[in-house]
Amino acid sequence: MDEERRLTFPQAALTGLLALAAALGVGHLVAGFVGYTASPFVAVANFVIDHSPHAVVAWAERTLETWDKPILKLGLAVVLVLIALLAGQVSRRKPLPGQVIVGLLGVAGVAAVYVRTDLGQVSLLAPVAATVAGLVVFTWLHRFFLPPVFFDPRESEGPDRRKVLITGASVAAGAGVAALVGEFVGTRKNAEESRAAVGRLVAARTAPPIPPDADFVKFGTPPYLTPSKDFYRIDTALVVPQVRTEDWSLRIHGMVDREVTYTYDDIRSRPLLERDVTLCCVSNEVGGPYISNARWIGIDLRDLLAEAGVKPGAEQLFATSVDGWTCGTPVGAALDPGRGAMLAIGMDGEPLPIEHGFPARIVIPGLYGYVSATKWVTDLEITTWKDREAYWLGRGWGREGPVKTQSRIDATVAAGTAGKVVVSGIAWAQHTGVAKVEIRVDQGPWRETVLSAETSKDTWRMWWTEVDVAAGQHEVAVRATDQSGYTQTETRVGTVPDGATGWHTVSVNAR
Ligand SMILES: Nc1nc2c(c(=O)[nH]1)N[C@H]1C(S)=C(S)[C@@H](COP(=O)(O)O)O[C@H]1N2
Ligand SMILES: [Mo]
Repeated sequence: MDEERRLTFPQAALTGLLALAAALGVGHLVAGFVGYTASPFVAVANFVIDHSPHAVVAWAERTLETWDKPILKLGLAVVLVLIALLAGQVSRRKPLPGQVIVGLLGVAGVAAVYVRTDLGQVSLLAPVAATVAGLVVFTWLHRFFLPPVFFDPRESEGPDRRKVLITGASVAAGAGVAALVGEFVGTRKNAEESRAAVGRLVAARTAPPIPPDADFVKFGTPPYLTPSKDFYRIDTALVVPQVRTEDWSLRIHGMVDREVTYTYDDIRSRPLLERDVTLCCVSNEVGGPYISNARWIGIDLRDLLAEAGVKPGAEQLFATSVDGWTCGTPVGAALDPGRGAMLAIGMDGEPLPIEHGFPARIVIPGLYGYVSATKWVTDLEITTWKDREAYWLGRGWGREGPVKTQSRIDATVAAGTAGKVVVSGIAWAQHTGVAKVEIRVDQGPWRETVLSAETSKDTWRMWWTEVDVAAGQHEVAVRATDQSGYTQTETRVGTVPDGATGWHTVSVNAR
């Protein structure tokens, strides 16, 4: 064998890159038919998110905002390109080392699809097809650049430039077309049409009208009801699950007298009720943005649980989303008539926005979202704590997640007169109720602020006050006291494992 025969650097690079393109293109194509999230690229990206700490997911959502997922995809693409280049370079003499790398990538894709609970066995076809395509293209290109000598001695120098260009462009174009077809077929089953077909939702039991002093927007607080486009969003979904009402169902099983399954129409045709509930995230730092308030429309979750009949000894309501995310709630909180746990299908008169859980989600007042608010919910299992472990539990977060009483400063506005500063913000203690909010300037005495009207114990309250201070820089701190008599502790703790504490403090400049 001629020791000098080896691929040039660009030939090796092209072999690796085109094999990668073919694998991803074919994988995406097949995924279009067997389940969009089975696309090896999407599945591996999802796997990365699923194995990132909650704080990282929340941090990424906060700092990168809606760019977090595109940036993750870009990062993954860069890593894959580097691996493809490596596969080419280690195979400059013989194809085997590169074939092994392509095969290992394929195994990673198969594994990432295999662990998804929302995909059936057939979805494994996507990563398997991708692996086969990658191996075939890699092997074939290697041979193309380095034909075995006994084939045709005149060609043992390798193919000419024109042939290389045509071959490379054809493989790249084929991969691109395959990916596009997969994208088109896979995302065509869009939920937006289904959502539009639902129309406005009207409650039989409406929430009380909002009193005029439910917020102090004029002093800089958020509006009492958060417009759904501004409602904070936290989830692990790389691709927002697209579930059409006709494909949705909710199964209740486990420690029940009889297993029950509901369709969307079963839920929608019941008398609907409305409830104002403020939702917040355990990953909210002191002063953070992950809190919003909506008028939810749906039904009492306990009615459905009563129809199934919860058996004695049940501890946990274990909810699963269509994308496989899971959540555990104490069964008592879901059954408590005074708690008002809901299966919600709408927000502010409209069907749920798709990113907030269309067609249906859980909302339970007084508990952080990660232990209560399953979006795209499709399965409720009544079980014990020992038998099922929810998504964030295995990642260091607390089992029970009661919302901690908190307050936030939203605005400090120097008023017309020298020294006068208007300070305003929000406070929350869902299911307990806010009793008072006080602020303190520098180390001065605490003074009570004006509170907005209370619409329910499950919603946030707004507050405002005016302080008179000397010109210059001051520190303003806020603390809330809830209706159980508890006043927020000054002790600062971080969000892990069960929510941050401490007083929100900001600097003010008075004229
Ligand atoms: N399916 C699913 N539901 C989910 C989550 C998720 O990652 N996946 N995140 C939960 C968390 S941590 C919070 S705080 C709330 C946020 O709900 P929102 O995005 O509608 O504000 O949803 C909860 N429901
Ligand atoms: Mo959360």
